[in-house]
Amino acid sequence: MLGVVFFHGGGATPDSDREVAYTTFKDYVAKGYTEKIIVNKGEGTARLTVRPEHIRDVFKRGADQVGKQPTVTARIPSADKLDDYLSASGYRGSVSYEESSGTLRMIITSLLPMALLIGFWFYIFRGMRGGGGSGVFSVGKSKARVIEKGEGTNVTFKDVAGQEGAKQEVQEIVDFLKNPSKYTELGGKIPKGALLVGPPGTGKTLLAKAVAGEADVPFFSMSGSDFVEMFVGVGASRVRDLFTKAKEKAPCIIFIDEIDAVGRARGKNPAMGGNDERENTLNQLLTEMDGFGTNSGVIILAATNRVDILDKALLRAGRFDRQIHVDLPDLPERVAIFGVHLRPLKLAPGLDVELLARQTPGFSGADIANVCNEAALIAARHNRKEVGRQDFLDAVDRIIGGLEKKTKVMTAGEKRVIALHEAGHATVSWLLEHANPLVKVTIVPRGQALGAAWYLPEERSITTREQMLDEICATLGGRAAEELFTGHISSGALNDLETVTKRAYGMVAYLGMSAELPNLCFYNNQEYNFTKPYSEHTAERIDKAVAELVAEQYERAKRILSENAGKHARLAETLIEHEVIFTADVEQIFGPRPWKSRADELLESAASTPSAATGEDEPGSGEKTEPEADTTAIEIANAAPAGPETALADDKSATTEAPSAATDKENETEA
Ligand code: NHX
Ligand code: ZN
Repeated sequence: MLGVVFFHGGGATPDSDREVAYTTFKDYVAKGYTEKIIVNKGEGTARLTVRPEHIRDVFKRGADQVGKQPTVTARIPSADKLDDYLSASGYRGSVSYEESSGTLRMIITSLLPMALLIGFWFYIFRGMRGGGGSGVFSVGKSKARVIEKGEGTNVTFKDVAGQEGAKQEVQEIVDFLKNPSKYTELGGKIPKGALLVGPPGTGKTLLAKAVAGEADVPFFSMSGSDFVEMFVGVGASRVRDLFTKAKEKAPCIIFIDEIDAVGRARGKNPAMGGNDERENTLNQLLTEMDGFGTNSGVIILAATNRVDILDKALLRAGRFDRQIHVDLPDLPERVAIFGVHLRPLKLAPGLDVELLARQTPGFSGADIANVCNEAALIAARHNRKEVGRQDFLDAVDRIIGGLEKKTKVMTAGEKRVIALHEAGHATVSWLLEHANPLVKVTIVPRGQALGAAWYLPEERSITTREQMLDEICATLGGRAAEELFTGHISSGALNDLETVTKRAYGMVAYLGMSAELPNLCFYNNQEYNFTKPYSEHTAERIDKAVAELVAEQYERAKRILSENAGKHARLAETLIEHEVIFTADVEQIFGPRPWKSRADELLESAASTPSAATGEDEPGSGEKTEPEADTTAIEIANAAPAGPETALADDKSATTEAPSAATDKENETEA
């Protein structure tokens, strides 16, 4: 019942199993003598089954003497090396994995935990009886949620906003499911699996469902983490069960969310000596994928946000051999996504959807859904009958920064430090050519932060050293201002310093941007990198270069601030007075920034090539849509004077609610 099974060598008799050198083994693979390989990682061996028509080539005897399925075994350097060889050689047969043959020690060591488990099992069983429902006997069954064909929940491509590129690629899979013969008649093999790769919240599940909906086939969905249970063997048996069920319903889609939970590279965790249970599950998955025929009508879609940590065996030909990238939406796609999520809301007339999309660079579809819902809640809290522009802008701020804590009481002294710190960021970033454009500065506490300078992150494709240095300098502007103008430094710079240190380390150790270690990249994408890919000596040089880089930028920030101390002070005062200030306020004090932002430049080139600015919804036309994305930057950076986004023009801009308690308290203290 507990799926602990030790496979043994398959009952091969000496006559029908021959040991050969690894080179010979590879030679047999290359000559196409086999379509089945079984790897035993514990023993470090691999066994191939010789095809009947090649038995004489290998054994010099006929099947009557060595059996119908004789095998050849070789000691392999490593499973990874073999995998690499198999991929390189274009081998398309099956590869499965088996456990080491059970030595006495292994059986004894596995019996003890088993006895414990059985005890635990009954304990849970007793606890679950009252709960009705599935009970403990379903542990080994797949927990797959099944959406049957034509079951009403049908999602189609219409429900997937944006993602034109991914939709097009996935359309092919729909076609495989609908008209398999179109492909098989020409001798083509229908792919078994595809990976949907992209950050969380980008709608990978929705896309997979839409494939099932469009093809009108059942949809089996399960999360990788469902496979990873504490019970030994449960994961593997769930995989088996899932595939058995799916094969009965073919044609169908199996969707495995978070496949990285099972699919992480095997045996790369030196601390654990590998996670055997997870590896068993993964091996079972690989075996199942190889086990069903190429044109069986079952297509497996799996979602992940990290392909680089997946076991390479998963990506081999005949498994998840195609990748469909699902990216964060760009501006026009965000407009479309807002369109979907605004549908159920009661909106104030004339709401500018594009403005909302502009305010949400880097947001995923799920984030946008969240914004829309949050905006509705905010509007309801104010007893409004419709959801308006300001509700959405407040919702965006809240999702980025957390809840405003207007009741947090601050002394005049604390408030001054916070204002000086934030004004420091604003001043330095305003005066640096490559720093991100400032949107607003606030000293209203929100979430973990007591104050914040908000920027519009430029959706850059590449970042230069100068841009990174300017960002670091602006981030150090807060602490630099504290030191210069209060004479003390505070714990408030924690997050700033964290960001700065990470970035500086990245510049030195990954991007080869220091004079100390130029053009060297020590990036290590392995999940468990307990050993750094460099010597102690290099480690010291990295530390030194990082510290120097940060020190240099800190001095630079202090220089900028002391050269502009008067303006900085005025900015801090405005901030204390209004609590929130916008780009236009900063501009009144410092004058306009003399540099063209990337936004400006894109806008100009868009103006000279009108076609580029229309941003037609062409799939995968990232560049084309960007000029539009950046008109935004400008409008926000220049904070449209007509709008309410100027503290000097209109106090209540961002805070439409009644004056905050903090403000009142503060006024009292000052009075
Ligand atoms: C705190 N947070 O947790 C307060 C609430 C400089 C005006 N003590 O850089 O908010 O001070 O530009 C333990 C110890 C966070 C936990 C110290 C968690 C410090 C944000 C930093 C504004 N804006 N910093 C900023 C800020 C803070 C922090 C901590 C902690 C501040 C600064 C946090
Ligand atoms: Zn700061």
